[in-house]
Amino acid sequence: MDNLKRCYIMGLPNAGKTTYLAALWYSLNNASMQNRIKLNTIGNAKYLADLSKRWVNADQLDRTKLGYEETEISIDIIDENKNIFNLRFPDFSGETFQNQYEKREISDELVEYIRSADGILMFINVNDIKGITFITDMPNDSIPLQDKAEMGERNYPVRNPKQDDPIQIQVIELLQFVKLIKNNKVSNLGIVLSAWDLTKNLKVKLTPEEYIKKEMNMLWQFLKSNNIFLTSFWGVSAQGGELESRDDLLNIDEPMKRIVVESNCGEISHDITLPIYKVVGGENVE
Ligand SMILES: Nc1nc2c(ncn2[C@@H]2O[C@H](COP(=O)(O)OP(=O)(O)OP(=O)(O)O)[C@@H](O)[C@H]2O)c(=O)[nH]1
Ligand SMILES: [Mg+2]
Repeated sequence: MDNLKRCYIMGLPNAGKTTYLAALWYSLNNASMQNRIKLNTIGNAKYLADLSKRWVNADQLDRTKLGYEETEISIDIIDENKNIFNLRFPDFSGETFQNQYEKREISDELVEYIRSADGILMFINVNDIKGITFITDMPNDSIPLQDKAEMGERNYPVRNPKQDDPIQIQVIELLQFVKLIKNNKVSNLGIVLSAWDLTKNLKVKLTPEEYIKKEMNMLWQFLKSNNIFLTSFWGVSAQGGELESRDDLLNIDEPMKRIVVESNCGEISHDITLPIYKVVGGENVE
């Protein structure tokens, strides 16, 4: 393993990116429990320390705003084999990605992040995945523009791509950017289903990949048919549960035990470093 690894974190607004970083920082600084990778030194510590303090208190984190993004986050970590490597990953606002989707434009800075990334984590909040509805079952005023046009109706509402387009379509488009920028080179991708705790009451237990297959079938097919992506699937609860149950979260003696990371083969742990370790080239992680 060379000693500079870059992990690029992507995800639409509300995808769970910042919460993940807050939990990661806490985990790396309090590695009393067994993590696959451990902290060596950390850059931009204040931003992460502030986030992590609020995470420990189970306070709502602020949305990351355009223009206030922290792009210089750098953590030196050491793995089980004593490889020390420097991880860089920016905390971008979800709006950055959504603007990229809507305008089909990307800044030189983001192109460089993608080109140089050893691994990419794409966050999707399970709470934001909307079920599939047939057009015939939809209320009239929610039928998208082009469908109404096809039905010959006038005065239809104007489509707002950020709000109206399904999340999986937006995610696929963002991955198409990656594919193009990477020039179809094989790339490590981790799909992180955040707020995974919200799935625990499902009647039928699904693995993270089965969940994507069922709820975001087009994205699943895209990943299966584009084998340039070496994809791993993760269910991650970085917050540990809903903030409405804050007291339950605070009652857990060690905050790291709130974290749940489920790999695709059903392995469950509190080790939030696993998805990063996997996508930047770590071995023996499913
Ligand atoms: N139930 C539950 N909710 C979570 C979890 N992680 C994050 N959330 C919620 O998801 C929402 C979005 O989390 P953020 O981490 O701010 O998402 P983000 O991707 O940084 O969003 P932007 O900054 O807007 O791009 C917040 O309301 C969190 O409380 C989790 O593990 N469980
Ligand atoms: Mg954020």
